[in-house]
Amino acid sequence: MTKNAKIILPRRRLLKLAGASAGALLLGGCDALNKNKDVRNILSSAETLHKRAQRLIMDRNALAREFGESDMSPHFRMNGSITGDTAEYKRHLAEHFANWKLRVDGMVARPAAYSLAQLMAMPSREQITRHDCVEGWSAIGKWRGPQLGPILDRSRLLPAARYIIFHCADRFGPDPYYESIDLIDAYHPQTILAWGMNGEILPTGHGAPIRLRTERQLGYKQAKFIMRIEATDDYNKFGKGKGGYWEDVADYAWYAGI
Ligand SMILES: Nc1nc2c(c(=O)[nH]1)N[C@H]1C(S)=C(S)[C@@H](COP(=O)(O)O)O[C@H]1N2
Ligand SMILES: [Mo]
Repeated sequence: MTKNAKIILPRRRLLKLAGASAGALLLGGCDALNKNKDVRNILSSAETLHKRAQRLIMDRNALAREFGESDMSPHFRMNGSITGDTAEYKRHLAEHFANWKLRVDGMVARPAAYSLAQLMAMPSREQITRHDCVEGWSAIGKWRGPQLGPILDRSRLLPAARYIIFHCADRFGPDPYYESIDLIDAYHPQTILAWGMNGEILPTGHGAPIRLRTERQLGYKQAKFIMRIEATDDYNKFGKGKGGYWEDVADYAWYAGI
């Protein structure tokens, strides 16, 4: 085959395709289009792509393994900050969070604020899962709290919202801890705002009054001491722009899937 032929061939096919489309338009039906080999090829490759995207999304929605009571670790280590350290947090801790409220705002139609009592009165999910920290330890614990999805629904996410930011009450030097997840994880059935752990009220060191459990990801995504949840179109507006405290300072992956 000459160099020219190679170039001409796709052009012929394109011309054929253009002719078929014009013909189909004249006939006023899709049948002629469907019978055209080039059109069929394009359609079937789009379908393959769609199937692959579908599979990716199905993987993201798969449940993390849940364990039984007997699998629970006798000791669940506390890691990172073991308390919030803002003046506001210290006051709430002293008041046992009686006057604390979780703010839900940002790209939502209806900003809201929930007391701990309100969060505890919502339908909750209990799950025994394994927490994996990048530092090389794991622990199996039982978590309880409302699913995040319905809480976001109550506030009606704006169509432009893509990510959920979790603002925490602890700082490393001047930098507040924060984390972010996308809407697939935000609406994952095992994504909860845990106020309970191992059958008790969430201990301070594990993130009181509430901490995120997003069970398909590593430990550093499980934000503790959450004060505020903010919907946004882009997480690069926060911190140093990489979506979380450890992502910013240590280049940890934003998506820490396990
Ligand atoms: N606010 C806040 N959340 C945080 C951290 C932290 O230092 N501050 N550490 C993260 C890391 S690296 C891990 S492994 C877990 C530890 O949770 P634990 O203390 O319940 O074991 O919390 C994550 N969430
Ligand atoms: Mo961790």
